[in-house]
Amino acid sequence: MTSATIVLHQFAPMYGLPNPSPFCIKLETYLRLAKLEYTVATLKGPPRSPTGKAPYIEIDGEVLCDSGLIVAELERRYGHPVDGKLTLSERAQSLAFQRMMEEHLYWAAVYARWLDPENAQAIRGYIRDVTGIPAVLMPIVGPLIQRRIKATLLNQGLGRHPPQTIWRLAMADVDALAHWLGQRPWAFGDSPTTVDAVMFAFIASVVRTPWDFPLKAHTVKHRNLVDHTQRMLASCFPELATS
Ligand SMILES: N[C@@H](CCC(=O)N[C@@H](CS)C(=O)NCC(=O)O)C(=O)O
Repeated sequence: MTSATIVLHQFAPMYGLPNPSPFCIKLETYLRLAKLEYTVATLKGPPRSPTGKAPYIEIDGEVLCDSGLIVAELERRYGHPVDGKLTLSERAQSLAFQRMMEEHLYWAAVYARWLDPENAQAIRGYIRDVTGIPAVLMPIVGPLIQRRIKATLLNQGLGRHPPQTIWRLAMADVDALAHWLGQRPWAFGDSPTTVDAVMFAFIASVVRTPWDFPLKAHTVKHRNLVDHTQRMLASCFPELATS
């Protein structure tokens, strides 16, 4: 229970997922795991946070950005209801896998959602749905958005590789997650922690994207990861756990 009101600013739900943004899924999942009360303010346009990114929260009149920094601040205020049981070594593993997903796998997911020329038509529909750009403006604004994202991927580095290399690099991340999780229901013990929230966010974002691409085909073969996603949906987002 929180004494302060948390307002979570994030995009509208999409594709039977809590959010099109894995970082928003991560934070909302954390809030539910921690049983912290919050209300959602749905973004109508680009995030107007100090970092220009979502999610962000308002708490006690303060605006906080970045899912990881927000979780750290919530832990400082409300203790460690989610990760408190972890040993220092487990915390280290948790952080390393979170970084792998958020700083590496994420960019392949961005490529799949926004740029992959093999799925140009589906991606145009996605951009329209997620941004709310009127259909008449799409031929102009859509390519501008894609140009900006392409430049970001080039600067990050992954975008300098051909598609098959992007997929291969991301598949290695997914394989590492699958082998690490093995047959355990959750990453650590019998209840989910923050790294499970992040794994759910990224694996669900890949496997529930409603068009096909090599990374998705590879990920769905890892039954344990797909089951993990279902388990988290059922326990944290029962309203979405239909299939
Ligand atoms: N490190 C940040 C990353 C957040 C992030 O990249 N959010 C994306 C959506 S997945 C965003 O808001 N992008 C808007 C933009 O770049 O204009 C976090 O953990 O919150």
